[in-house]
Amino acid sequence: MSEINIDSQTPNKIDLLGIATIPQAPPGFKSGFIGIIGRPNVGKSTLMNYLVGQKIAITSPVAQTTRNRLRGILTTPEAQLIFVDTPGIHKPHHQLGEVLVQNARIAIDSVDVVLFVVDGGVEAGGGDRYIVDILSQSQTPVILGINKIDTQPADDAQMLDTTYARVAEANNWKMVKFSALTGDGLVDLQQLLVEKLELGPYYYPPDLVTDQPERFIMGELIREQILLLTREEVPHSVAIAIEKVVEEPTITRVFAAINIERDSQKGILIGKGGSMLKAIGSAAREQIQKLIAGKVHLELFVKVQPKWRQSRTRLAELGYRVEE
Ligand SMILES: Nc1nc2c(ncn2[C@@H]2O[C@H](COP(=O)(O)OP(=O)(O)OP(=O)(O)O)[C@@H](O)[C@H]2O)c(=O)[nH]1
Ligand SMILES: [Mg+2]
Repeated sequence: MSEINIDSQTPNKIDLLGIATIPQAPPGFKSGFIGIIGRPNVGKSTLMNYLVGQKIAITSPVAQTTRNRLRGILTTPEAQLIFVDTPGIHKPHHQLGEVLVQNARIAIDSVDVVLFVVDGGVEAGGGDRYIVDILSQSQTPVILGINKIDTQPADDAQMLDTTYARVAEANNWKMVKFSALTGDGLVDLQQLLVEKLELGPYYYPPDLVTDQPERFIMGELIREQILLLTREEVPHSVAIAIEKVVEEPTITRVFAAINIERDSQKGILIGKGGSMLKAIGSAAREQIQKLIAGKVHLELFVKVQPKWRQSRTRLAELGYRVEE
């Protein structure tokens, strides 16, 4: 956090030490915002983590892992690319789904370039067409990115690509292939993105990789372990609130509430003799230790908050951006 301290003894003196200074960009420097858009589970967050070189967005094999827009920043000597990872777009079935799609539309309109990510391991389908429709209602330039090329069987690769090439041609979009898991093709992707950007300043200090506060990422790392360990049973009705972070000289104590919708989910989360909650806690603690590069004590509480997904107020309270 940057802040300006006015010294009360000498009211005109401003202490600049607390301000994170952003340097002047060199001549020819490019910058801009790139929205990563696509169906759930196509690898958007995995891609952003790879590109910025650090795990800032959680990923999982469960669809709808990402809930809030999250920025990842990649600064090179020639450009600053600000990636905006978004929740997967799908036809909404409940209030949270509608909020997610609405937020994705806002993300599309507020970026300089859209990177439309698809799963190259399967052919283009209805889910992709739903997004093509949304994208074609916007003025933002689009690049079609075929991810997961490591999963394409050699015999089918061309057939699969053709289904996407048709979409790209019909809309006059450039197409690029890569794997967010192996890193294959990502140099080309990065180059193509830089070409699309216009001359611009540093929007963020060059060493920053995300715009999110540490507390938010801590909550996400806990949610990731719930997604991975409880699988289909609880994940989508869970919201994490970091209630307190106490920094002591040798250890950081984190107190977090796991909010769920129904009493019946409590048992699954806590597990036999507390075994599930313990497993979630110790795996999340390891991840948080990596994030803050220090020792962590993590305490988890389970709270029942009925119907939070239906309530916009509750959504906002739990940290979801609810945009009109
Ligand atoms: N084999 C392979 N798996 C990938 C690749 N990219 C992502 N994955 C896997 O696909 C799953 C989904 O990845 P995420 O990054 O969470 O997908 P997402 O698009 O952000 O999903 P939502 O946030 O739910 O919309 C995870 O299990 C990833 O490990 C890839 O290039 N190859
Ligand atoms: Mg994601």
